[in-house]
Amino acid sequence: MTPPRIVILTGAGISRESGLHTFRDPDGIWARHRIEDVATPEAFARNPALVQGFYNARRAQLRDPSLHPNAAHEALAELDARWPGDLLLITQNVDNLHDRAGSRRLIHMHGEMAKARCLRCGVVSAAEGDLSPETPCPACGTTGGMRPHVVWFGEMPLEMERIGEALEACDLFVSIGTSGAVYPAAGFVQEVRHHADTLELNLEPSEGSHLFDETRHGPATQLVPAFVKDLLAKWA
Ligand code: BV8
Repeated sequence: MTPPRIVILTGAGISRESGLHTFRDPDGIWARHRIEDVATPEAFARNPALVQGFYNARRAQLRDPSLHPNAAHEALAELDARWPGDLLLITQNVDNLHDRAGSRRLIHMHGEMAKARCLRCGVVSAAEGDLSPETPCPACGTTGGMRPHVVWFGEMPLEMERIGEALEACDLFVSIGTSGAVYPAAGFVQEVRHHADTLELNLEPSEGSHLFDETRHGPATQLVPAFVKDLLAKWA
């Protein structure tokens, strides 16, 4: 028997217990900022300083020594290292906690806050500190064109072809810590539910819970390690 081909989708809920805010919980990011002001290309064109400030503040959290991957990130990294079959982790998150936990077979479909993209030459480079109009592009040297390497609303998510192939081929789709509010990620379960088993691990029912074969509710740091342990006990 070949091991099931697995696709996992994560959202902000998996990083919540590391101390990063989600978007739509009552204390979430969209309770303090309007999407139209900070997370669209129009917002960046209208007021780049406001948008850069929004991402500089969130990027600064990534440098906080108290911020660590949690048991859910670590369990997925262990699965990545030990799973003998196909596996792809697709995250909507722009934090670097899956990377720091050690996940390798990983796609950041909404980009990464710790990277910047030059509007002049298109090169993506590491961005640990604040971005400003004075930040020079390390590739072409020009200033004034560095933006967060993040997919805003109205922009095409990254690696959608590779994602589509993985969804089409998968036998098991697991959605973790996402409200199912943002497309096209929220539509993935629709794409797979007729050919794959589908499982949702979330603190509470998401907008798409009814589309899953099985949903388990609770904190990711409890649900994800248990899920990975069962899977590895069966197959690895
Ligand atoms: C696009 C980066 C097209 C920025 C983000 C239909 C089809 C296609 C598009 C659309 C469509 N309908 C509408 C659209 C447009 C739009 C959209 O979906 N709008 C919504 C609001 C209706 N989509 C887009 O614009 C996308 N682009 O479609 O392009 C296109 C086509 C051709 C050519 C060009 C373009 C782009 C969307 C990406 C936007 N960027 N992020 C940033 O991060 O700053 S989206 C943002 O929302 C984040 O990426 C976030 O990850 C994502 C989803 O949010 P969640 O991760 O789910 O977080 P949320 O707070 O919502 O939920 C957290 C969950 O965790 C909750 O359920 C909670 O219960 C749970 N939880 C909390 N604590 C825990 C927990 N679970 C477990 N344990 C815990 N401890």
